[in-house]
Amino acid sequence: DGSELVEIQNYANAKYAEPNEEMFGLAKDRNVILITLESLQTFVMNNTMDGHVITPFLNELSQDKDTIYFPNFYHQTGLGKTSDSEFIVENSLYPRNGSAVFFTHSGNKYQSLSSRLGENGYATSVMHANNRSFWNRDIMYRALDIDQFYDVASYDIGENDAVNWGMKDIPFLEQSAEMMQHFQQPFATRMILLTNHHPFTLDEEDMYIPKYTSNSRTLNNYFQTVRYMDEAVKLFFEDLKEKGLYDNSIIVMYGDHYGISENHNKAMGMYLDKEITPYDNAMLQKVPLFIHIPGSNKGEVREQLGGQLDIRPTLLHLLGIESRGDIQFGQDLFSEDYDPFVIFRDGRFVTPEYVYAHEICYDTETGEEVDIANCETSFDRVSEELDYSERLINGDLLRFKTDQSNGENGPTLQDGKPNPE
Ligand code: GP9
Ligand code: MN
Repeated sequence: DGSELVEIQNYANAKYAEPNEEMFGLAKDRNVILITLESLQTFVMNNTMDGHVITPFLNELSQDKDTIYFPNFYHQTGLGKTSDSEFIVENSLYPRNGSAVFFTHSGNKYQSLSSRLGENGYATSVMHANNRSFWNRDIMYRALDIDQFYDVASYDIGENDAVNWGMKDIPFLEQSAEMMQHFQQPFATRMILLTNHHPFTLDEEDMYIPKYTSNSRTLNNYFQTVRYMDEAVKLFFEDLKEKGLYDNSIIVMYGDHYGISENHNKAMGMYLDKEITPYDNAMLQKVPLFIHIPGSNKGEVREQLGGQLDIRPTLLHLLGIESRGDIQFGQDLFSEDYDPFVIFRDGRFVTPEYVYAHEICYDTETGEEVDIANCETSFDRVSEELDYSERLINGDLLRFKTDQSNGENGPTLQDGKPNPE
């Protein structure tokens, strides 16, 4: 019944962070272009491999006067990988532990980012050059209220246009920009890249830098496909400008999950020139987040912690859309009340002081082991939040929530019971 929802709603209400006045509505009425940068981890940013810059365009973008760049931002995905990141961005909920929510709970009721945007006049879509039923996307996208899915059938894949898992990012983004010109505005589209995907294979002609040399073929290839993706994004920005789609858009880009797993610790240790500890493995879950608002002059490198669950409230508030009363576990990254505390799906967590990983508590700054008591004080909070998210999904509890939960009096339940605040 709905009573379980009340408790979770109260938790979400208590966690709600007021928007920052200066940022609220900054991108109002703009088109939204949300790009999933496949497998991109933060360790390649502003870094080199054997003297070669790995992400020249993204480095430049991270310093741009219109980009807010988050170097201490974490993915929160589980086994569902890309699809989990989609789930998180849409719902600001944790994906499921040990299974992919896109498969297990595609029949649920959700209050997704896309549905919120749809209510506010946006034409919503996803663009991804894979088969629509892959990862159960076609079914889940219906539950997420996404108007259009431009899947592989919408693209013209020429002879040299595919590698590895499918269509290369450069032609994908090029053709996507063309389609975008015909979208009803304002639109909100999520684009999912593919080339920088395990096992990171590439055609000779797309290798802008050489391979790394270590015992891990995966890591050796990774730098090259990251470099290729960087090029693809650069060309896409040029394209948006040429097509007149740039000035009136907000472009948000994030890494969906790690590309290099712990199985490659040895090679990673060689690259980073240190022995990889559970602390380092936790730090390696950082993925870049870029919030690019052309003409805004709000650019900064923002060191604060953050996680993927924060994207939904942050973006809604930038667009001038309230999210009070929504059941979300992330917070607006720009809020004065933002509470820096990132929980991974597997129970690891990061605070400005401590990192908890593999049952060890570390000092966040130094990576030194510290007394476990420092982390223990957060255990209840972590399990409570993960548990609420899990119960919400498993019980399909959002079906008890009414739509007008934004009101001043807080949310009400469908059966008419006012929600005690
Ligand atoms: C598949 C693509 C990759 O369509 O999104 O999925 P992943 O293996 O990264 O979860
Ligand atoms: Mn992925």
